[in-house]
Amino acid sequence: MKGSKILLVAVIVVLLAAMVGCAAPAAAPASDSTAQQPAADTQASDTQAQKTYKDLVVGYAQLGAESEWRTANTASIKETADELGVTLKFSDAQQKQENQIKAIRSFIAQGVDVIGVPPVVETGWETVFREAQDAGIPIILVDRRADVPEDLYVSYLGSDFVEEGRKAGNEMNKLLPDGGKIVELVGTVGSAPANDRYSGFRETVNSNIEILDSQSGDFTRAKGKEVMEAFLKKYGDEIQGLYAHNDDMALGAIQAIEEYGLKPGEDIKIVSIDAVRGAFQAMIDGTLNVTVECNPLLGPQFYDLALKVANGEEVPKWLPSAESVYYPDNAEEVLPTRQY
Ligand code: GYE
Repeated sequence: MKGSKILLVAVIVVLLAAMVGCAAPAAAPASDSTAQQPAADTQASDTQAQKTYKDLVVGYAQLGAESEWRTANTASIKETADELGVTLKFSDAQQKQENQIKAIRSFIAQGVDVIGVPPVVETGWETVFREAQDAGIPIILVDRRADVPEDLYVSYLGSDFVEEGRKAGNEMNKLLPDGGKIVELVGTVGSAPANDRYSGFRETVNSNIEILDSQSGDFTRAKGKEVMEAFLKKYGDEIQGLYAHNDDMALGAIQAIEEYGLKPGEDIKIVSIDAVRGAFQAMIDGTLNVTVECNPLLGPQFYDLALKVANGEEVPKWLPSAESVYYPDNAEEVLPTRQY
């Protein structure tokens, strides 16, 4: 009895050894030197397990094309994929969460390696992110955060929107040193940048600056103009300042202010966020006072993260982008250097 057990174990050990022996050399280079074989085998199977950019398939559920910022962001995601040889599946949700969810489900069905998503609003992502997790597909939040448990995404790559709001508040204080009345153009309702730029601004803006009204312009130029027209109709030249959550809305508002017969940048001081080329032009024209930078060129960092994630490497939970503030005095010099 004892003897046959020992024999059985011995047979299993031999079989296992044979199986390991068969699997390993598949990719190993032929070599006469048996002494070097194990090292070469390990190296070969390591490289086999590691994906490169050329093997990487990424789904990107873009949220829309609402602003100059977004156009630059899309270009960065697409152009970087081309440069690196990454296979990119890209979709545009036209600012609708249901379309982003559909896109994520389709990427899951296609079995991509990693999914990137800038959530149009913060809430409502748990179910679909869980579906991705169940399918073993990691989610990277790009540009905007989602309000979900931390285990449902591997990393968030994007800006500190609260800090951008704080910077905007400080700039408004400098522009209205004796206080004054201002209006606010808020971004897309329920989006992380709108929520955070709203609260960050209130952390730093002086108490002698009264916010007369605060309405959403959905981050678009057309809506920014429309809402500013309504503000002007209601408050007229009581308005001394405008805080816009992005440059596009500020540019729309500038048009509305000019049509109303006031001077944007002088009668109404304007602070906005993004630092797109259009904002630099407006600063050169004297119609915009300050723009706080928000960097859309996230392509290179995104694919670097995606590859690491696909290879099972540890990545930071938040990768913040470095950003600054720009003024009219050197806008002419800086404009040609801007990539977006
Ligand atoms: O500021 C705005 C865009 O999510 C940071 O979205 C982004 C914002 C950006 O529409 O212009």
